[in-house]
Amino acid sequence: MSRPFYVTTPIYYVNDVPHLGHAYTTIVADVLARFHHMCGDDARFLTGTDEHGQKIVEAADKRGLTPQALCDLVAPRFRETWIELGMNFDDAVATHGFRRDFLRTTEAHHKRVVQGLWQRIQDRNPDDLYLGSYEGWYCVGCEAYYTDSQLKKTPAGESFCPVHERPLAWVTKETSYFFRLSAYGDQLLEHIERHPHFIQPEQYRNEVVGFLRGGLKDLSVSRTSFTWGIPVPEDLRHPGEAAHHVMYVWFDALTNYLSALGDPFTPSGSDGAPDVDRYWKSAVHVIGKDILRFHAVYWPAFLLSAGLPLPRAILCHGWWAIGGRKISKSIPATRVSPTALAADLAGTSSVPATGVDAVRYFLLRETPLGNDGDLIYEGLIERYNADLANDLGNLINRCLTMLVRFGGGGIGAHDAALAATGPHATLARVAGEAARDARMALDGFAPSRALEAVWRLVRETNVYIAATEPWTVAKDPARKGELDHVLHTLAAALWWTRLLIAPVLPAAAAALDGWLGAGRAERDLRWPCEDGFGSDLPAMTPTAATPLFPRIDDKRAAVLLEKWLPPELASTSPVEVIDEATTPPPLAPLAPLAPMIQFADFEKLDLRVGVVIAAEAVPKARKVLKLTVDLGEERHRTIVAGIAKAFAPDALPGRRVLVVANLAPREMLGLTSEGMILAAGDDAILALASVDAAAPPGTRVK
Ligand code: ME8
Repeated sequence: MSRPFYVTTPIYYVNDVPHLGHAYTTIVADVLARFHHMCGDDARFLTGTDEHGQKIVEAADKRGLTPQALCDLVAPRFRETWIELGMNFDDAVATHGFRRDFLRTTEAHHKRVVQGLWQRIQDRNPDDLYLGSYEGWYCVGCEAYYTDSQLKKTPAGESFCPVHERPLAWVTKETSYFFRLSAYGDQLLEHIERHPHFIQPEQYRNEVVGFLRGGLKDLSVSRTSFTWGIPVPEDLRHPGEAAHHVMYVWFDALTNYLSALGDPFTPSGSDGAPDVDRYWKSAVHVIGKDILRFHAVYWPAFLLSAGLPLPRAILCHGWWAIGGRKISKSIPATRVSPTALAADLAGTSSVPATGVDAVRYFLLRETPLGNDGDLIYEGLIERYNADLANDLGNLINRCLTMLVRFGGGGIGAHDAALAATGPHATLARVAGEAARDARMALDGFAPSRALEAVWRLVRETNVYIAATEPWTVAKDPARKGELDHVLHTLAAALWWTRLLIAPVLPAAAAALDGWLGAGRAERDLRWPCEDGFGSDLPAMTPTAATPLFPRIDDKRAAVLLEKWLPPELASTSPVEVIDEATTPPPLAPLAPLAPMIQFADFEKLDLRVGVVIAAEAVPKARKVLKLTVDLGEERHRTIVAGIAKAFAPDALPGRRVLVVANLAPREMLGLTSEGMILAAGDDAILALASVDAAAPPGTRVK
């Protein structure tokens, strides 16, 4: 019986449509599932959408929709995006050979399992779920509570979310159920100690260990101030109380990994939940580093409390940024659409789906899993041209052309004596190493290393062609045996390339299968055995290839770059990070003092506290931002401020600023600026002036 391999992605919030960051995680998980299926494992893939909680309520409100209507609108966008990126759901078993599920947390089955988990914890460890009250900082973006040691402070003393770089909301005292997280620190440390691969890569393991050693606080796991969530089951200790509570969205969301397999809490008949029994312990949760704590601390603690086994591994990756800014739903200019990028890369390819392959390849090849990546479009084009158009595309084209021209539609024949000599032996050795190294790398969750290994075979095959010169051998009838062996070796190299690229480049692999005439469906593919090079070929009848990865020439590159680079990201100037704002400014000569003024001059200034409501980039003006500032009675004052080089627009809403409120309006860049905000800095802006307490907007500053 094959080994189970259950891989999951986070379930994504439906507050907005998917971007390249979501695509990255989903592609990593998909590649692992395809690879394990090829290794003969019983793979299973899960993704889905996270649909409850305050974040969704707020996003729905903004659009004038009910939360359910928003979920129904956006969840299919995620599903369709994954389908466009090559992942089938309904007919996954028939096409890919393994099951792929898409789960929505508003499904009745999921809700039942979440309530079952809560009930199980309450039954097994009644003290683990207790009633208390919560007040403190909350980030709706993360749907997470923040303690003083976890949050960031602006220079003005405001509490900021370190992930979203926005002001945190203060939750006023609210009755809440708490989960006794504090009781699980030692058990979790022990588990991590005994299972060194539980959290990967190692840097994230160390981060979690440090967090656990710092001691855990109990976690508020229910809310009473809104209703868009899964109701807390009846609590006999406090009759009637549970009816006011919905569960904390992370308790609900994390349980998706179990509920997708079945219902372990209310077994139907005598079968129990067979898929939970079969797959659960093999679970690998692929996540981004923003949600490590939820997966590596909260989730295992819930499972321990419920007496359930822990997943096999948590595979954490870094963040993709563009122009130095994290790709994020909340920063419009960074929300790169993976499907639009794929369509642009497909260009004139004879197999349009190879645009998707190019995106998959770039994301996995460019940055080792675990590290942060920066999407530099010039680098994307360079890598596309070098690795895909040149190395792979040319190889496929050249080999097939030679197989057709010199092999007459056949693939020659293996010559054992020749195979042990010179370039023939070298290629067989490199091929074996590529299959072995790529397998080990993918087994160890290192796709970039796996692709490096595969490309060693691709490049060595190009070297082999140059060394053996099939076109010269073909001219001499006396060398027919040698020609046959060379052609057979080329067919073998193409066949192995087809197999080894299949998890990452499924469209190119399928096209290559078609040209080779191998007729192998994806579901029937197996990872090659490292010493089988040349002896494991299926029957093949090669035909010529059509362009797979057409080269992006300078002209097309210019068009693509123009299209891809939004004006506000075209500048390479660094963007503000809160940390940097708190570091002391570089020592520079200070500007001389301006001439003395009288108090009456000063009195002419009407300075007010304002709160930034919105901030946006101004097209074609890289230095300024358009701010909408709340000045108390006047809620929407427009101010054009030259601070774009120092502050990203999304870092500003919610910030208190000082406004020169009686400055005559001025026309700037086609906009009317109705005042000025005070900022520190001579040439370069270093900080915004503010007040050190929450004075209401409109308060006079003297
Ligand atoms: O956190 N780079 O959902 P979410 C790389 N619903 N990956 C990125 C990324 C970036 N710039 N931006 C997003 C949630 N991601 C919860 C999860 S799971 C039980 C609940 C990826 O829509 C990455 O995987 O905010 C990150 O962890 C996830 O999207 C966050 O997606």
